[in-house]
Amino acid sequence: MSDVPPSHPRYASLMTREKVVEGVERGITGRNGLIAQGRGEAFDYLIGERTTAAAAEAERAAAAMLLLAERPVLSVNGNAAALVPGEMVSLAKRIGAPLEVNIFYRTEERVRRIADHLRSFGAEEVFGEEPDAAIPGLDHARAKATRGGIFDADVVFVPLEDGDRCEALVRMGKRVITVDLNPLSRTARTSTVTIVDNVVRALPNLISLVEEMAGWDGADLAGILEAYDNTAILRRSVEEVITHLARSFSPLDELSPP
Ligand code: PTJ
Repeated sequence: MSDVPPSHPRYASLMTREKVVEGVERGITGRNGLIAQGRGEAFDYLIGERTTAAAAEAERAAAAMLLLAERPVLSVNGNAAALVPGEMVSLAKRIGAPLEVNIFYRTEERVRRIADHLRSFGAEEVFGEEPDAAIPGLDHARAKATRGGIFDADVVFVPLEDGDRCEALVRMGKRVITVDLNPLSRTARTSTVTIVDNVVRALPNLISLVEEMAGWDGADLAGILEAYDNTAILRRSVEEVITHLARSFSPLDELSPP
């Protein structure tokens, strides 16, 4: 890790970036993960680097969906493994779900490293190293999935997913929860629940919500899902960007020369 002082105004963002760089150096994150992180940072800047009200509502729906699921699975790629490994393991334990390493730029070596990384954080059940099924409609490497894991899941939590695979999972009849800072991406528009938030904020929020809602009546959880409208959430997420930009405009105006 580089020696950025905690007093630096962009400390949190720079530390997140460092974790992705470290993930690449350790062979956990793909090089393309750096580009994805840069894109995410840009969108995060536009929403004001905070959990918006729309994201908080999506996180609540995601917690309800995970708690109601019969066979939930948490999918982990190279970026999630670098940024939130402990939180993914903690969430999996709280809802009694397995994890599955499911990467876009697949190499068997990276799958193994991510699985070992998750086990070092206490993960008990990690699928993905021995795939035995294929997601229909995807090419060979990207279709790989595991029976008892993603292939048989009713709800898949899959942060930072590729649009094609997200569509393929939905076509299989699964409910898909994603975390994606770009509210316009195909993944964001295809998922059942889209959390437009940084994964480093979304995971701690989800863990708290699952803890809070664990004892709730099933009917109350189902009520949250019935009232949830993902298209409206995406629309509100875009509006939050516009509002944030409009608010940020005046100081820039003052800086411009007379
Ligand atoms: O480890 P692999 O091989 O599975 O590869 C993972 C990446 C993320 C590289 C791969 O799936 C990919 O290329 O993804 P995309 O198509 O670049 O999409 C990533 C999406 O995640 C973009 O819409 C980004 O805005 C968003 N994103 C990036 N960083 C974050 C994020 N969303 C939430 N939190 C972040 N930290």
